[in-house]
Amino acid sequence: MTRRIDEAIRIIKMNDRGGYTVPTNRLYPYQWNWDSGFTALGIWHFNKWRAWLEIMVLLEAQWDDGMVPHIVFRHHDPDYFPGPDIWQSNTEPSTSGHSQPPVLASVILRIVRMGTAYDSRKAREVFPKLMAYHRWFCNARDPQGKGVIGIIHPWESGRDNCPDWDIGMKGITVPDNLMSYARRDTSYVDSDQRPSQAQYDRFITIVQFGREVKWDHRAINARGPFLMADPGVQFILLRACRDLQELAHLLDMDEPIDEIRGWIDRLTTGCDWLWNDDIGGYCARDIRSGDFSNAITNASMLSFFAGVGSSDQRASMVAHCRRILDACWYGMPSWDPEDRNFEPKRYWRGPVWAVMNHMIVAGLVDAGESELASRISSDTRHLVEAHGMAEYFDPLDGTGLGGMDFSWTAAIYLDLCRDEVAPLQIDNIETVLGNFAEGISSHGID
Ligand code: 9WN
Repeated sequence: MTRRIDEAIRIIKMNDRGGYTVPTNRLYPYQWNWDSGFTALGIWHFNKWRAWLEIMVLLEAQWDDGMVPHIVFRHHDPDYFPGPDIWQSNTEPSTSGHSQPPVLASVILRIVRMGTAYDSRKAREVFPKLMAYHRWFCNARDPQGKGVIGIIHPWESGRDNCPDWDIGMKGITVPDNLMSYARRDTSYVDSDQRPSQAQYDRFITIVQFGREVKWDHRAINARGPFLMADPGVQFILLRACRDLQELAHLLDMDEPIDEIRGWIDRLTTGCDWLWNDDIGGYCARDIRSGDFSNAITNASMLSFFAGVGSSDQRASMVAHCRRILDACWYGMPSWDPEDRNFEPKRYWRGPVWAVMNHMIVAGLVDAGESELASRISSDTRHLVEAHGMAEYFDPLDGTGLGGMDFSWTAAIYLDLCRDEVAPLQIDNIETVLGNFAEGISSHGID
């Protein structure tokens, strides 16, 4: 199959808005948290300086309490709803009011391991911000210290309309005074590939509540319309804490180790609460009612990435992984294809996402499941080479869906092809500098 390395680089450059990269043109015109993390990894393979800029510009929007928001708005763009006027974060720059899966520490550890003294220096520079981010997650999203992280909006999981959230969403009453709004996403993508209108009304109900309490995390945790535990965020944060610990070792920074170890212990214990005996796997769970979601998702499969589970639990997850891969052409679908709620083309209710595959593969490799890892890794490569850099893919026929020319899909592809990318590309720093947006040019090249 033809390589698409030049195309992947071209797409990322096309989505560069001067210091940060949008996920794709028009549909997502701002900087998104975990998109930027993965995109930085892809950029790193052809322009190390620009990769670090992506990370630093994202961290520039970190809130005083340590939260790294899920969207950063550096301008107003009518193409996206809900924009800064709806979130009312009252921060500079304006942002959304919650976070997203914290992948940054894991991305940075990868970069430092592959890189040079320059990368270690940059990692040292951002390390305190990573600590503050993790501290915020472990406190604000687990105020009782049980080791179970609660997400306050399905958007915080990054897996917006996954059936996992149907449990928490069905308890939400859409208020009579819900702001009137017009969706923009369905202007660019078929509505059968996007969340339903009923889901959107609930998404906006949560945003409205958040801004009414001025994004006070305690109030949202106590009284917000939605509070669920997500295996995705739980496992990604646990892995990110382990990676942060490793990073501290590599950078000769001993002081934070005890604090990080405390987070790791607590989160590891918390993972047990997500084990669903009826399914024999890790599932999402409503924090207030204790109700479980009843199917395996691509987020469940991140248990290997977090390195959790007894040997029986791991064996059961491996069996699910094999069964699910056998049930579709391309893995790893975002919802169990043998479950009645599976929808192969609707966003997080079935399609395959390259970034999730990337983390699942890393976990399976760590767990010694190399055959399963290489099946998923070669499916990812095949999907991109056959169908382009789509936002997500149909696991049954491979069709590219959602937004096209997508930055993180291109980035993951570059990481998969890294041995072939390195010799090809050395970017002209002057060109990148020339693209700088005003106000973020303070990050010099050093
Ligand atoms: C809401 C940008 C983001 C991803 C999410 C994905 C989608 C946004 C939306 O796009 O979410 O955050 O409007 O649909 O679900 O994972 O970060 O690519």
